[in-house]
Amino acid sequence: MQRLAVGKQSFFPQVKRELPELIDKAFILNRFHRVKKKSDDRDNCPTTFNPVGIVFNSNRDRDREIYLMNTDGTNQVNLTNNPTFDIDPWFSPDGSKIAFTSHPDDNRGEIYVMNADGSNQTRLTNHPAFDFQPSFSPNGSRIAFYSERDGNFEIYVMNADGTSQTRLTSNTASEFSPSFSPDGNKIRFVSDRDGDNDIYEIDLMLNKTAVRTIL
Ligand SMILES: [Ca+2]
Ligand SMILES: [Ca+2]
Ligand SMILES: [Ca+2]
Repeated sequence: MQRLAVGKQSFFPQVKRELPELIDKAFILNRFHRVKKKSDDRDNCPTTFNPVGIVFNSNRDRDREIYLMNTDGTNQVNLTNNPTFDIDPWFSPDGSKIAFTSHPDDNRGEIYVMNADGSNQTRLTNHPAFDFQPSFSPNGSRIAFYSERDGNFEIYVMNADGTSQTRLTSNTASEFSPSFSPDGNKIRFVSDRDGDNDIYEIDLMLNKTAVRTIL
């Protein structure tokens, strides 16, 4: 395992996944968009910023739903509007689709994808274990996520249609929060394999070797 030097990195796993306490109470929304909101609502995870808009989840309608709003904070629309827990929205690079995590029937987390207007919600995973936090590759052809299906949290990747679900890590520690590099050749994620959370990366071009990075 090679340790990388500290330095400017071109990509990181999503800030929302590293600093959840900071994004609670719509931190990012208020910081960048000054959206007025009721203080008892919990708007979280404004993830991928896309010309189409910003997606986030909120419990303002009682259970968690995926919302889309314009980049100026206007026109906030509930895209999921169902009684289950919907979180982790992530735009496809072209803005046409949104991947997210929902909790149907078994309440164990499944990866879904829908059109950016909320139509055609399609389940991509179907396993009683937890599946979380989808993120598209830069060309939109693949989705990384993490799952507990093999006994503990590991990083997986699949085609954007849900086929070829492949485990990338094999470690008794928890691996989570994957995201692709801009060139699509690496996936960075968080692992507590050293006893605390650090950022690691998998080079998809070099035998999927995990490399530790330091922020
Ligand atoms: Ca819901
Ligand atoms: Ca599942
Ligand atoms: Ca693991």
